[in-house]
Amino acid sequence: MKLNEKHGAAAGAAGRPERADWTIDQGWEQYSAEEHGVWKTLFERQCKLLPGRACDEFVRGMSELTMDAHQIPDFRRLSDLLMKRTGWQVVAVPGLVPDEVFFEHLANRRFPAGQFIRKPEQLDYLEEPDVFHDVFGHVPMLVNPVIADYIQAYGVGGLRAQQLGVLPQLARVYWYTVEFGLVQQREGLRLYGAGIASSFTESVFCLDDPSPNRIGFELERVMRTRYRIDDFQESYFVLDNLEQLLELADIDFAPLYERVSRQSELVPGDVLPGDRVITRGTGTYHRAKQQSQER
Ligand code: HBI
Ligand code: FE
Repeated sequence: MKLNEKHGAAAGAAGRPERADWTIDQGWEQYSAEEHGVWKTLFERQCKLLPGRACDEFVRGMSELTMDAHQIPDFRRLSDLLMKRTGWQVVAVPGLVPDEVFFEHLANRRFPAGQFIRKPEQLDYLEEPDVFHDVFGHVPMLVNPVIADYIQAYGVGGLRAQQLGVLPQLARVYWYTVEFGLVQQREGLRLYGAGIASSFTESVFCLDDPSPNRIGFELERVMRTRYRIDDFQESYFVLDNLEQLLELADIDFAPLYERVSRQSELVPGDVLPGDRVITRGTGTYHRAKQQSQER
């Protein structure tokens, strides 16, 4: 776990967290000038890129939070603001936490955000969610009541899916909505997923590149579709509007899991005859990548 040492260990020698819920103090006063500088670089880059790419709700959330370009936000202030809007808080964690810990937080309207920030040499890619991904990417959407309720429902659903042994299917819904979702708006296709909104390269790729498929969101279809964690997505799923997520929050997933488990899994690049295809991707990007790896 890439924990910034001066903030003290969250996990002891045996890898056990000090607190059962894995939270740590953000230790805001201890961020260095270099760390605030990484935030500033990332923040300014994304702010230039996102108008006209991020959905209206994301842009509105950003402006309501009045996040500072120059500094990593203080979670205490962020939580005060969010609490007034949608009853959410932001709590600090060292990085990825176990699934059930993650779900328990979400079910209680606490968003676990990575305390650390990536190094200057990792601006475009890192594996674990850091404060830029979690705060810049996720928190603006938590200002929106629909997303606020939907993410809480995912926490509740996650705990249940774990018991049913169908977590991979539910995780795909989260992945293709909260992390990598696109939405159709009046002016055109827009992004709302945090994994895209916090990525300089993918926020362009997902909308402008001819390579990926863009397919109308369909719940069962998405539950069957595996995803890539190490590269751009081969397919993005597009909502007609964000309110569609609320319908998802109300659905009884149990019969769905049952049906989905009897169908074959799909690989990320598959396009099916029944798909509502918005853009049929050329697949060029991932094909080229695969060929260079085979060489
Ligand atoms: N922990 N901090 C953190 N952030 C996540 O997004 C996260 C996690 N633990 C588990 C997890 N996500 C997922 O794999 C679940 O959504 C299935
Ligand atoms: Fe995330």
